[in-house]
Amino acid sequence: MFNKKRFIVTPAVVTGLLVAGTSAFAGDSTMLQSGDFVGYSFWLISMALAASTIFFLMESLRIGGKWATSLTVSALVTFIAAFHYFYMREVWVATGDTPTDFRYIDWLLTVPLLMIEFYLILAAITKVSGGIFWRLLIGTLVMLIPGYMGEAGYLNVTVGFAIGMLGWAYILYEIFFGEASKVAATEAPPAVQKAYTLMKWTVTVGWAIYPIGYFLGYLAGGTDVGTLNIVYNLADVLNKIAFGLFIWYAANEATAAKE
Ligand SMILES: *C/C=C(C)/C=C/C=C(C)/C=C/C1=C(C)CCCC1(C)C
Repeated sequence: MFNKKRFIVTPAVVTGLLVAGTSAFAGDSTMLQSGDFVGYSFWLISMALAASTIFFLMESLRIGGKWATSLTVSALVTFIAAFHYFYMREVWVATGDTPTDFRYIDWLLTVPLLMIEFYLILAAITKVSGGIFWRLLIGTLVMLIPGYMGEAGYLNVTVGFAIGMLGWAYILYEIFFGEASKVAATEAPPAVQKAYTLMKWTVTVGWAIYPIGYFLGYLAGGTDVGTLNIVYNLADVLNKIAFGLFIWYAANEATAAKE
């Protein structure tokens, strides 16, 4: 079947990703060297994120209905991250250092979008209050802004870390015990509950990797930047791609159950 939307959206996205990828590639004479495994991991994750974007967009058009928005947001997360990864790879290859600023800009854009997903998957099945979204957004900002200020030297590193941890704790409280968790437990069909549980644990275990990296890097006397970047890169596969796949699973099951 010819689908006009797909016909337009897909080439547009592919072109955007290609332009970003090649300009990041051509922008510097420094090339990825053979044996640079950290560089390889940046490259691999860039491609996985780019491919996931196309997948989530196509699936959003195929499944559609109330799930279209959640799947589109998953695509936005991987799309934004793919762009950042193209540039982060370049920073790594050129300087051998952690692209901290790019990471934080990426987080500032993608983490709120990941938080919206908790609201959206519940909104796809029942009526929920916007308060869920706002509380999660506030938690995100309290977590990221002091964290950045600590890393960038605008705030004492320990103070930045401590405030950031409070923001994360607030997010965890909301998704484990707050309104969102109650709606999920009482009104969500089994597939959505399963996805909710997986997403909740991703935010607990997968997200823990970033504050651990901060702690090791700034409070425990330093860490190997190469290892740290590989770990962050793998964490993003779980926190951005797998997170989107959990939602995709719920969308598929919930739609199949209705047919
Ligand atoms: C896709 C990117 C994600 C999911 C990034 C998540 C980042 C965090 C969970 C960062 C957390 C931090 C704290 C909990 C304490 C302060 C330092 C941070 C910002 C690294």
